[in-house]
Amino acid sequence: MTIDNTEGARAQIGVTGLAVMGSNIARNLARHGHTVALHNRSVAKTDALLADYGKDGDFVRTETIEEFVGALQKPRRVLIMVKAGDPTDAVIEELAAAMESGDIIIDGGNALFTDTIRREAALRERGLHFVGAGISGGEEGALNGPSIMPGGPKESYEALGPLLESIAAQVDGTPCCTHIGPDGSGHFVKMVHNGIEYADMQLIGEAYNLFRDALGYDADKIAEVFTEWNSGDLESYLVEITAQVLKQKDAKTGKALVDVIVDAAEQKGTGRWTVKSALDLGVPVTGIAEAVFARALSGSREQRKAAVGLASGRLADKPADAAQFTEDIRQALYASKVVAYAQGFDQIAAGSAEYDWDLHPADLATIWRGGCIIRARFLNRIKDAYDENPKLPSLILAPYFREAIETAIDSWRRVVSTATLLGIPVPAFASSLSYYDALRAERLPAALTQGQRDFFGAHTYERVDVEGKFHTLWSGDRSEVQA
Ligand code: NBP
Repeated sequence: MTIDNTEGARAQIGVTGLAVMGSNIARNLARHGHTVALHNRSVAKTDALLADYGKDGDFVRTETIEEFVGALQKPRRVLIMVKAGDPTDAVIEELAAAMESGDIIIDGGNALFTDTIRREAALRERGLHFVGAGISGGEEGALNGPSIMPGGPKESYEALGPLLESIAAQVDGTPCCTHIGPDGSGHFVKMVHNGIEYADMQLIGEAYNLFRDALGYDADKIAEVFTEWNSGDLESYLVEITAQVLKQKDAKTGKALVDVIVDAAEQKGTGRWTVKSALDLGVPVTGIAEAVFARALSGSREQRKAAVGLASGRLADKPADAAQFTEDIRQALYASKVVAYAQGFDQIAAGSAEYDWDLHPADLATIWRGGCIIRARFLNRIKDAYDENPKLPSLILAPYFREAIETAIDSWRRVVSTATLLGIPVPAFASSLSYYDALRAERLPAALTQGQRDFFGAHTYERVDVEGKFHTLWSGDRSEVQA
């Protein structure tokens, strides 16, 4: 129902930016009994939403920002769902000029967390609350229940939390929404979520590729495997949709759709942001980085075309025992996935320490169980692990995952070595295994690196037996001095 805007400040929340995400969230809010003021730069989108879905609930149609702000109950709550970057700054500026102290502006777009830190600080100066909220789940989640990761001031969550929790996905009666932490923490956590999503998708892609190129399976047969996997430990949204994509037939050719899609993956940037941030924080997110680079490599079409026909050096035939190899791939996928999540949670811990956010990993695992793209049965295990020990040095060390990797380790090695012998690329499987081997190694070649650094740059080194920093006089008599 469209409520006449002359009736005064009636709406509990306003949504500006009514493209696919904004209009679905507005509908979700209205379906949950909230009166929603609608605004979009071009009025046509507002009218289209009202014409098509006005019956979803109570909406207030507005055209100007002043009208929009005037339609809201105090403290005013406005959700911005516009394109990230400059458009978000432009909309914030317009809104801030029309709003009053104590009002809340929520940015639900995919903002870079450092922009959110900057915006929150600037709006705080003006007496306004700014909440950077990561929203995951795509169009479908926005309409039927996303996972919501709101940052910003704790007190703003009191006015906002119940409203957001009412529209979030629910798992076992718990909403997939909680206050994440101050300023940019919500968008930071959403960024790492997307990074993990990249890794998860790449790992699934590598599993698919092994079935196709090592075992010679067609898309239908691979879809069957993924369908079966989705009833076990690997049960997840991404595994489920993988089976659906693989089953889909192309209407034009009758072939599997996946076989007529160009094999060049695109990216919008959140994976790249995750890796850049991880580099700044010094956290090895090798699985996520491999996934971002794998997309970049797939998109280097000219280079790839020129490289077709290069020596393969294939040293093996296809695996003789298809059932065993299938189980090996399942185990390798699970173990590599544990590594990808472990690395993502390491990055979250490092971000929390760097920005003084006091983030709670178990809460994140809880709100990622539903609504979002990486939702998975597996997240219950992560929640349990962090509930038991919030200061886990690595997810890999939690008893459940330690055992899972122990079970998977032989399969994992067989998959990586078989793929290598067959010349099939498995960057994420291989780098996850190497990460695991490096983490558990008693001694790493970093000792040699330190020796080299001392040789060419007098950068000094520590000794295993005596405290302090040392330097060898490499261009002198090669005796050691304390630095
Ligand atoms: P888009 O990212 O495509 O943005 C389109 C919206 O931005 C339209 O409402 C457009 O108004 C508005 N807009 C632009 Br563009 N420039 C503007 C400006 N200078 N001033 C005011 N409004 C402006 O929409 P979306 O795909 O619905 O995504 C919305 C946000 O949610 C983005 O930040 C996105 O990254 C994030 N997100 C998207 C997904 C997803 O699955 N699509 C998932 C999670 C988060 P107009 O109609 O007048 O052009």
